[in-house]
Amino acid sequence: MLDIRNFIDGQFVPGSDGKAFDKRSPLNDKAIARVSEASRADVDRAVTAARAALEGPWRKLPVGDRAGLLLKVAGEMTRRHADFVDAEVADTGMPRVVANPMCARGAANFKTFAEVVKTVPTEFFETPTPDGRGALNYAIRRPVGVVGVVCPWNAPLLLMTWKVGPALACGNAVVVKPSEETPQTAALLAEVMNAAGVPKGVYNVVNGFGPNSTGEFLTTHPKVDAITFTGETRTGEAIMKAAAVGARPVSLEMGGKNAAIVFADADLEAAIEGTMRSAFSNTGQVCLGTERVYVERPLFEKFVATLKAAAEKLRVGPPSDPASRIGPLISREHQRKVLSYYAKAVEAGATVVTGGGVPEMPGDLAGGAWVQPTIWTGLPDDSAVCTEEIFGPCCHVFPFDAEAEVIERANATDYGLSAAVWTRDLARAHRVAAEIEAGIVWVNSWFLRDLRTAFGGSKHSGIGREGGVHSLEFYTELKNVCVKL
Ligand code: NAD
Ligand code: 6OD
Repeated sequence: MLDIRNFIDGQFVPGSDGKAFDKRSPLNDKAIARVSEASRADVDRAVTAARAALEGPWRKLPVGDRAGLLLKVAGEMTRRHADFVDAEVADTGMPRVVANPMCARGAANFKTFAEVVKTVPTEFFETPTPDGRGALNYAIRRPVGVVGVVCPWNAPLLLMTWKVGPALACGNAVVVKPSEETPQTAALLAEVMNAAGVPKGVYNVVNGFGPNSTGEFLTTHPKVDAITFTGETRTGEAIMKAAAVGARPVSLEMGGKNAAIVFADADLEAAIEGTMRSAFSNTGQVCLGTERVYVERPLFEKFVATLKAAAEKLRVGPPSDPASRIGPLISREHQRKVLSYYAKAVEAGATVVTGGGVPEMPGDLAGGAWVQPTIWTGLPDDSAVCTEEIFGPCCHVFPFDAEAEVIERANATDYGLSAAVWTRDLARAHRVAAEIEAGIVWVNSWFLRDLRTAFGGSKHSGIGREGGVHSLEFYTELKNVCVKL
């Protein structure tokens, strides 16, 4: 059994009060690792180490050297890519075809922000003064300080490095709280940090749970200067309350109930391929995933039949089978949640186009968190299945008749993370994209990423934007210097 420890001030350490918990495999619910739980005192040590690093050599490192170190981190991550994939697969049960690009994004997150930080523009003004001598105003960026990074389990390495990369690029020190479900890649990244020569205390990891545990100890710690979080909206609300004490800035990337809108003139093959990925990849555990698909009526029957045929070809299986496309959900607890929506759909009178249950799995896989890829039709827009985030491999397909109608229906949600619009009519694509209440709209694609672009959610899906210079805005503070000439 793996022994996973906290990483504080450059060293792997057990929890100071001896507490530890089991990490279970989603494949069969058997314990695969014993994880040290960080106590309040451990979190305090991690924050203190981060602060000391900030006041030490890390602070003095010129930006080019800092960027160079991050490139070394990226290089070392690439060298150990197979280890990261193995760790991610073990924690999540995701197929290797999913884990491979996700882990490659880990290194890309460091590379991107090593570049972005060197090109960040600043302000400069020549200011007239009454005596005619004038003044120069310029702004410099300073790191915000110690950043608390609270992470989810669905894309652990990708989402953690999406925040750690820019935070370090900007000269901050971080204390990361991985999800209790996925501790392995944060520990591996600690090994990488040491191997790359990142000064001790710059990157710290504290393991544990949320409320009354490590997550709460970290987000309420008065010496944490800013908090960046990815996870459920309700958790984000709790973190925002914690951050209010001391008026600390937060960046929140939260849940979604994303829509795809497929017009009758869409390239059907592309729309099916994109909708398949967005509904089912990573077993539907993608914040940007599509759980509501609106299809223009003339295409509706054909779209549903084609989507059903494609979904029924998806191989559900363990990562040891290279043909697997759908792994288990993250845990038996999450399986219960997703299955409760499968039951609600039937109770509410849905037509189950495909799936709707638990697949039969051989041997000890029978104990895992498996569910079938599922498609429904026939429910009203306001049913729980169509309004609440399920976070499983499932979607509901609705017919629609008019552009204005579908925009209104797609927007009738508290969430606002992303949407996909499928049409060959570019004018319509621009019109609809402009009207959709979401932070990200893809046209004729899904999850096509350029890491320099603004990423984040509207409404209950988030606060703030990260990506490119937007990340730098969160992870730095602008200071204006006014020089009288
Ligand atoms: P979660 O909110 O349950 O947990 C996220 C993290 O917060 C975990 O590390 C957890 O231990 C910690 N936590 C929980 N309660 C806390 C508290 N009171 N104080 C401090 N920390 C606390 O989310 P999850 O189940 O791990 O992830 C799935 C959710 O994340 C989904 O809702 C999904 O949509 C969302 N998500 C959003 C994005 C995005 O970019 N918008 C990306 C990925 C996932
Ligand atoms: O691509 C990204 O930067 C990102 N934050 C993706 C989020 C995926 C959610 O599951």
